[in-house]
Amino acid sequence: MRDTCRLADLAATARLLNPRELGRRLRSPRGRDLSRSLLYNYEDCCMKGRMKVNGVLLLLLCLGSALSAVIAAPQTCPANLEAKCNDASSDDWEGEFFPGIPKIKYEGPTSKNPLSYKWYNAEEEILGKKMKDWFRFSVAFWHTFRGTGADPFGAPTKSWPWEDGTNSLAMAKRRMRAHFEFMNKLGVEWWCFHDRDIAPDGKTLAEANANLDEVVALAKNLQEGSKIKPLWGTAQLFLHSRYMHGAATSSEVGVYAYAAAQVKKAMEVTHYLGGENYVFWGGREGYQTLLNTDMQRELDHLARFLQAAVNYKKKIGFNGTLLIEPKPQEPTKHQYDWDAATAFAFLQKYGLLGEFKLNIECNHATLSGHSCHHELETARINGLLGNVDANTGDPQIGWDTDQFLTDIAEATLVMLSVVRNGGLAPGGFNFDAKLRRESTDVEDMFIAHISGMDTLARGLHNVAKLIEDGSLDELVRKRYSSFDTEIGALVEAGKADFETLEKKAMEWGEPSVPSGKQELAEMIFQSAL
Ligand code: XUL
Ligand code: CO
Repeated sequence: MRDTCRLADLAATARLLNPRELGRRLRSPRGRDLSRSLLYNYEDCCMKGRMKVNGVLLLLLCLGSALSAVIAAPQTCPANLEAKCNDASSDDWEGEFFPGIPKIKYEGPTSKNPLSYKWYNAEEEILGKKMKDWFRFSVAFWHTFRGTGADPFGAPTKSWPWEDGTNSLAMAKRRMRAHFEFMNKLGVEWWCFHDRDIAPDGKTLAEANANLDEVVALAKNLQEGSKIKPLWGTAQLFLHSRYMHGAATSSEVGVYAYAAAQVKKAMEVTHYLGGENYVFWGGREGYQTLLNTDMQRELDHLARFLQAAVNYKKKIGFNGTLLIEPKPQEPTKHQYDWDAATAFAFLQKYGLLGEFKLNIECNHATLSGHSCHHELETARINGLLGNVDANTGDPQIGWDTDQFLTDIAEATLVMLSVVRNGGLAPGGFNFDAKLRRESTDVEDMFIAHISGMDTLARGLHNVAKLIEDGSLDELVRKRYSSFDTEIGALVEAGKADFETLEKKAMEWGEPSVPSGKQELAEMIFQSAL
């Protein structure tokens, strides 16, 4: 097994040494931190590959590769404050990060300019609200600025001009400045982040917090004089090995405490930056096997953790909404916040309803065997729809591919729920989506977001058409109209007992059951696209 994996490891290393990579190493005196790309590869390999590829072979490869990674890969520089890790002592950068890319403007559907909006017209009023207020679009820092293009079998492919290959504090600051130029040029006013995306980790919690403070102070300065602020912040409780058994559901109380400290700090900085929400995505809150798991204790611990977060939020005067982001699995075999209905039941059981809403991610919805529309509607009818992590999956690949949404029919369904919800504020649409591995031009970062924003704008236009036309609403209204009067109205009022209903059933005889008109509903929907 070790030999097979060593071969895989060598192959991965060889792939890193392509001419492009070599060029980059030559530019940077210490070269790129190889271990990080390997780390991501192993993680992806073990988490994602299991879904489709030959299971046993892949598992062996993953296990062995992970082992050889530990042996062969150089140590990462978690804080990069030491000289040996910190090539970039300055975050200086001459001129623009995105030279030649103008501020993106609305040019209308006939425009052929890829760097323009064809449908998203921020100030245009539609269904009683400006488009920008329906959407509240947000850039996800981790994908757009930390995504490397690495996949289970290959090295990073992106070589953004401002990256120097380190995870230093200076690099974090330069990256943050690039991020703000990106948002300003795109015309987006919200951003989302994990604590560890924006600042390097530390050898101690205190050091990590100090790193975070430095980058957050810069972000605060860059926000000054603009409308830009976080849509939400969150703590990264899944990458570090301490979280291998989970964070709030870890079997180790030391890990539980560390996670609490990380969330405390992440909530503080989100509040400081004027963030409007705070997200809990429990990537490792779940299990690999129930044989070694006390599910009841773990769920109790998670509830205590979330209650402590509610208490702390109130203590520091943070008025943002707390959001739970359901996902069924990946990286765990089973994540506790499986889907919207499971999260709802959990919140009810532990008396947390009213303190949390849900952040529905479309790709997570399809992983759980639902449509995004189903998850949005489940959240909405229970008063829990707080935010959308706007992305989509790939029906053939089947894992969390985090693609930008470009399907107009899907976007129309998403917007049907959002419009019925009266919007999402203080939530919004966060592009939890990444460029494809093969998309390596800086302008692709813009094109991907523009395309996602235009697709959702088309969805909103289509919903306006459907509402104006009214025939879909009428079809649904008519379908349930037998409950509008007499005995049906009594049922809905909770006043129809079994004796009354039996009497009616006897009197009416065999009920006539009308057509469900599914094809007509689909025809009306299609005609709006
Ligand atoms: C992972 C995912 C996360 C959360 C934030 O699938 O969606 O990026 O949105 O932790
Ligand atoms: Co997400």
